[in-house]
Amino acid sequence: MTTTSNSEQTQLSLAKLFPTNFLWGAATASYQIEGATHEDGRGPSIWDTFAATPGKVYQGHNGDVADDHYHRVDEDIALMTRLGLGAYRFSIAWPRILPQGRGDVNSRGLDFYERLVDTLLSKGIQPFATLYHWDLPQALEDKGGWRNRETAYAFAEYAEIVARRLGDRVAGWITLNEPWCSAYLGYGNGVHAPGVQDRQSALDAGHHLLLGHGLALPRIRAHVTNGAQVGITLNFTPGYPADDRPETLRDLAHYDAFSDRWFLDPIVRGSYPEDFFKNMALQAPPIEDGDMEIISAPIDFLGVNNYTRSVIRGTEPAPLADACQLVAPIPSASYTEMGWEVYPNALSELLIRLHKEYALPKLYVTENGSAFRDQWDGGQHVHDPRRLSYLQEHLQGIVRAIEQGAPVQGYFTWSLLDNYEWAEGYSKRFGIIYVDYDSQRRIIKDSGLWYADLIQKYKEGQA
Ligand code: JJW
Repeated sequence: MTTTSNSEQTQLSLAKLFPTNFLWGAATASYQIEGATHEDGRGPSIWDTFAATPGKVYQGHNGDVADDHYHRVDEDIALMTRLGLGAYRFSIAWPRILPQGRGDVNSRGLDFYERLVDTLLSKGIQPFATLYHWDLPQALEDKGGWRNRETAYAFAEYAEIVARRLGDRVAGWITLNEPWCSAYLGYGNGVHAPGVQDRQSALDAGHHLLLGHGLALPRIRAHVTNGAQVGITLNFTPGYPADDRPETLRDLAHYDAFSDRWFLDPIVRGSYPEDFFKNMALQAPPIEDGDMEIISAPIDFLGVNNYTRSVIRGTEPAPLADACQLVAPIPSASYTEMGWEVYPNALSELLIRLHKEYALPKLYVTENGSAFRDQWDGGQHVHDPRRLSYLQEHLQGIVRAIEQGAPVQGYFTWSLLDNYEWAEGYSKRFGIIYVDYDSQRRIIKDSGLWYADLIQKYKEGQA
């Protein structure tokens, strides 16, 4: 007689709730995992510069070694195979392809990603490639970076160069990852590279990021010969009201435009949210004739990144849209190591909203995950019950959204591996695989084993 535990039963019923052809994935990004920053002709990026600037990153950590993935690609793909992943989302480092940002192409950079893609395909794993995940060539930043309209054209050139090499093989193309972060954290509050603190620059940079996305779309599609889908990934931190006072609802609407609609509305609706610039007390960015049409060209899918929510309490007088009062901590709520509340319903309701209010044809959850203080005792296991619960609850949230009609086609957990969490350095572990940075040993965490089991049960149900 076989016995089935309660949690296994739950897992089996969960697996059955996902639709046919649902894509099970994990995500990473170049600067966060690769290391080898000085190898094979890679040029410097803004993150090399930023990390080398005292006081910018936790304990001065940088990506010089990271997970040494550049030299351990085969081992890392073997781990993906052990997990049973159907898709892997990675990013391509622009400074490996064009060390000066524009001009001379470094073929060794393209060779690296070509080998990655071919190995994934040989193992039956669909490659999802992000073209820009924050590692801008420093040479372009020296000319103003995303504040300079020219960077949008440089991005489109770069995108075409990559698509010319890989357009017959990559399954999903993502132009930009979280342009909100690139614009606001990079140029507004300076928490991320290049560390500029100028809110107007953030708005201008945001417009050039959007333009770069729009210019790149047709130039990628021109080289896609395998029916691949092309989209963009945005980050969302849905706002919830702390009470029902009118000023709360007003501030919540301003927060929503800043946090969740700044990039979404131009792409899907061809316009910035109403009064957004006014509610930021800024000038409009330099929008030229035809820009909004380029930016709002149809996408095949929207990539959705979500980790948490914000709770907003209205104040008088009305605050700037990026200075609304956030309520935290919420008594009885639970928080991750990032200080982010665990609130799975935010993902569920977000996906439903994107379906109902924005009529998007296809959604992928391209990032979702949690950082906790994992402990490894040198043995074969890493127990991470809170990450396991987070994963399970968010997958249940996705099921609720699908039941409401949201066209969610896949899920990429952030992250495959513990890695360099930007300004937090290596102090925040998001992986479903633990990385011991001294030895570069990888140990699949309990959450990773659970995910592998779920994928296995899903596949058995499909067979
Ligand atoms: C906001 C800092 C407040 C990454 C933020 C800092 C203070 C306005 C995870 N996503 O490593 C958001 N991540 O590379 C992409 N998502 O504010 C991938 N969002 O400013 C993951 C960090 C983040 C943030 C980090």
